[in-house]
Amino acid sequence: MALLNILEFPDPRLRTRAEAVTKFDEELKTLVSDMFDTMYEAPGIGLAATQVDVHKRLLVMDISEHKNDPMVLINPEILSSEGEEEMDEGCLSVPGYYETVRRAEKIRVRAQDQNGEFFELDADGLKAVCIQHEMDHLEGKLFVDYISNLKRDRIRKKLEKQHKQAARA
Ligand code: GNR
Ligand code: NI
Repeated sequence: MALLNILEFPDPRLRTRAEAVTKFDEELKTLVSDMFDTMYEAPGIGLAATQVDVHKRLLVMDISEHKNDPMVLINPEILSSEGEEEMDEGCLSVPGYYETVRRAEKIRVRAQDQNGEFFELDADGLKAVCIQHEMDHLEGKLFVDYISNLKRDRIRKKLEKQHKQAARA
């Protein structure tokens, strides 16, 4: 069990575009395992490597009620999407804030598993939202980028203040 530190907005490292995973080795499996530990402990329903300052294209998720449906997507790509849906989103990198975001309702995704095998999956509802949210992280994008500058600035200032207080404590 190993917990990784989660970067928080407005940390500039969250703006990094992640690079493709090319080595499907033990180091990758350890990272995936540590990301699950970190996500479940937080707790969250998804975590992108970007959030733990590893700039590789992988994400972990578990949207199940009983936290018994772990999913790993490596080098994910959206093959097709349809419809639109709005959902209230939160983010472990923007703790304490929730805003409505509009995204595709249904997506078809191609990704690799921990052994490098390709697979495809269809997602809708929360699963589709979560995959799109995590894939944004891999592009250096955050859900607060979809809200007004005014709201985003307010959130940034409050988090900056919290970070300063935490550093002094
Ligand atoms: O735990 C999380 N919950 C969540 C709720 C609605 C939409 C997206 C998410 S993802 C978030 C965890 C996280 O920050 N992943 O990057
Ligand atoms: Ni997030």
